[in-house]
Amino acid sequence: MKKALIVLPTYNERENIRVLVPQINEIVEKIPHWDVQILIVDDNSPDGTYKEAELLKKKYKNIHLLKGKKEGLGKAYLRGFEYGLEHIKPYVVFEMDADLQHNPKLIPLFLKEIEQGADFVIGSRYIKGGSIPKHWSIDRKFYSVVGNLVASLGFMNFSVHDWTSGYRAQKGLVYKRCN
Ligand SMILES: Nc1nc2c(ncn2[C@@H]2O[C@H](COP(=O)(O)OP(=O)(O)O)[C@@H](O)[C@H]2O)c(=O)[nH]1
Ligand SMILES: [Mg+2]
Repeated sequence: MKKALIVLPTYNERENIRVLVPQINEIVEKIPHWDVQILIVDDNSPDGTYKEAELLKKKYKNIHLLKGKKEGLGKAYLRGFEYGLEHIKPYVVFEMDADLQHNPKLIPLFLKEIEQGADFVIGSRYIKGGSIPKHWSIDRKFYSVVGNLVASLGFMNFSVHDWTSGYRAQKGLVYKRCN
């Protein structure tokens, strides 16, 4: 059975992980050919997110918790990836927000793409069927659209439609090759 790891960085997401983790587990139970593990990377959130994470760890067998000091989202992901690849050894690693912005129902679709040969899958807001939240302010929409345009021009690659999406999955090997 292949293993997937969902890295969930958290900063003040106590209430959200209480909802999100059971949602993820309900969905992944329906794909028993994948062993899906969840790594919560919490940077000592003042709301005590780690206490909720510890409760979840007792309730479910697939929860891991990594604590650290706050150095921003990028560093939290790097720490999570390094720890996960060394100790959990997944075939696929997911990046996913813990704030309920990313729909866990899409996890099986990401994994299906990987099964069909993809190395890297992006949950895109800018393809048919994709969308950005209606409540986003005009400047957030602007930065998202312009940021994508700059990245496409910078890399001269127009096949990737959403460079700034935080919802993605990649093979662990791809991550290792890039580091
Ligand atoms: N561990 C950790 N998580 C963070 C940090 N900053 C943001 N996050 C988490 O990273 C995810 C994405 O952050 P968010 O504020 O939703 O980013 P946005 O959706 O791009 O506005 C959320 O789950 C946050 O709780 C940080 O410094 N450390
Ligand atoms: Mg978010």
